[in-house]
Amino acid sequence: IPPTSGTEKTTLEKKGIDYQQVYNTIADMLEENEDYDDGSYGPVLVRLAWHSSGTYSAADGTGGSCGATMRFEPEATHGANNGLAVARDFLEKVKAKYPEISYGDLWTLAGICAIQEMGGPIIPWRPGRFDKTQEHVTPDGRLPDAAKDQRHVREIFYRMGFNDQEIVALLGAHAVGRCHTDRSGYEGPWTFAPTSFTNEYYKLLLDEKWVEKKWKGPKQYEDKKTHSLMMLPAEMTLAWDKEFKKWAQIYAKDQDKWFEDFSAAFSKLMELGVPYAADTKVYKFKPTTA
Ligand code: ZEM
Repeated sequence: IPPTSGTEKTTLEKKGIDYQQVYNTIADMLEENEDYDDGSYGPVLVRLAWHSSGTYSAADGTGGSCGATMRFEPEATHGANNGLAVARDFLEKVKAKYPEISYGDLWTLAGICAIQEMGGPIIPWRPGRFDKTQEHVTPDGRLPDAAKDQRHVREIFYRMGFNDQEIVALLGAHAVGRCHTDRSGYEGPWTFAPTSFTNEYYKLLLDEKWVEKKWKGPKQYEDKKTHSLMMLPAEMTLAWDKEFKKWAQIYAKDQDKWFEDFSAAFSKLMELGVPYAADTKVYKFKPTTA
């Protein structure tokens, strides 16, 4: 399948549909069901965008958001992807409205839309992903295991081509959303405002005292003060590993700096393995809340 040439318009653009329209459609749906989690589908859409991209391997160019192979049974049932059917089904309503958009473009655009609508930074986005077949599903185990340590975290993110600074910047996305016992086995949110995209995650990580939660579930940490927030073993390393901690401290102090670095790292994540022509148009979507 040939990559979309930069000068050639995508099918959607040819039909006169601007991607901002797709963005607005998703934005309008985010809070359509007040009974869902904390009232927004935003966080689970961010997780879908991340998991569809985070399968990338720089060594052989396999995986990544181009192809949207999580539509297929082997990848949909990889343990790390438990619960993401919620996000994929949600976006089927958007796909029905704009059938010409590829799933990879739709899922990544939705992740960026969710972040921006929850108050996060503007994240540049480019169309051009195309649907691939089941043969392009990558093996299980490419996404991080929350039970592991910094060696594992580095191994996983270095494989995608990220450095320590980018790893720490990306993890701040846990400002939004929560863990669900029926999806990952873990329980609870990371912050007190899990639908607001702020640098609160780093502040809590560094300022609160974290203790092991006493329960029958997998090992996780809770804040000693309120017992209502959580941290995964893998991300406690941001407070324990010297190089990681350096960046966590910078982002805890300076939200603008974090927004800038997060935007760059997330945009890079969304584009891993996507065969763009150099002159592909860059979109910067206008938040509907502005
Ligand atoms: Zn997460 N993440 N993640 N993550 N993640 C969960 C939920 C969410 C890890 C992880 O094990 C888990 C990144 C990195 C890492 C989001 C975004 C991003 C959950 C809970 C787990 C267990 C799933 C559930 O039960 O529903 C680990 C170990 C990571 C790296 C070391 C990166 C990078 C992200 C984006 C940039 C988001 C938004 C959620 C919340 C989903 C929701 O439904 O609320």
